[in-house]
Amino acid sequence: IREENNLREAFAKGDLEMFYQPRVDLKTGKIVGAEALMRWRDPIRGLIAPKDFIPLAEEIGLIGKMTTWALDQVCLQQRNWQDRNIDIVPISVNLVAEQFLDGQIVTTLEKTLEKNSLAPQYLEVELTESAAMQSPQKTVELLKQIKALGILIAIDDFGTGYSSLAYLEKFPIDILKIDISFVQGVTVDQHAEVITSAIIAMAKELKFLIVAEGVEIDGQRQFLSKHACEEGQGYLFSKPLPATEFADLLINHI
Ligand code: G
Ligand code: G
Ligand code: MN
Ligand code: NA
Repeated sequence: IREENNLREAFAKGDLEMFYQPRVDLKTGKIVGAEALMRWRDPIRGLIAPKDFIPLAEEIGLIGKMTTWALDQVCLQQRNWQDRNIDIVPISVNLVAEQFLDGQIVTTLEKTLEKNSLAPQYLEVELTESAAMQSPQKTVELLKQIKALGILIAIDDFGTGYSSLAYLEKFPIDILKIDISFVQGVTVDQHAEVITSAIIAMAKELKFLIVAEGVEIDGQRQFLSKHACEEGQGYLFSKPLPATEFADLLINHI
């Protein structure tokens, strides 16, 4: 109960903050996108990671409001950078299953883009494979509406859920993010290599853009690049950064 109140208070006070982790083209090293990741900046405890408060937010039913806030925050930030003539890249926001069940998400996305006068191609949404499979038929319908707004859709943590491949083909998705657990097995575990290259090959056939998550060492980058994975995200390139530091990267590295 105490931590619940702390989180509600932090949200109300503005102690949540979005960090940005770049996504890069594995061949050129250019920044081609980013993922927005939430942090709780507590005055005493310091930075708190999502794994230590997102589950609680889900439990107490605050996650919907927090994600709506995150979407607004990201669009506002993009608008601010664009106004300063910074070359912006698409930024993805993690959605949760709950939003796909209450049906508000399409209106929320539309309103947020409009309010911040942001073109839809600068916003992407990520949905984990398991969230998408909680109510697959409904998810297909909502994803179609999101796509119609011009927003790109990514399936996150791919390979860890249990989506039937039949649904993968029905979901109108643009990007497949290979889960970190496979990526980190590359160069050490032959099974992980076989699975990773098979996921890439399948995603290619289905015309998805493929992003490898958790790229930490150059050997992983080389393997992924050799198997025609286009993009990567991970500590090899950058950890998630506060907005000002991410903007510096955009200004200096593109
Ligand atoms: O940022 P980290 O590096 O610790 O993120 C851990 C996990 O927390 C991510 O994989 C993601 O699923 C979740 N997460 C981070 N930020 C957000 C957010 O803004 N909304 C939601 N729903 N989940 C998030
Ligand atoms: O939404 P998702 O669960 O995919 O969020 C990505 C998570 O992976 C975040 O918690 C982020 O901090 C973490 N992450 C990003 N890059 C790396 C990396 O290179 N190594 C590890 N171990 N974690 C990473
Ligand atoms: Mn994600
Ligand atoms: Na992921």
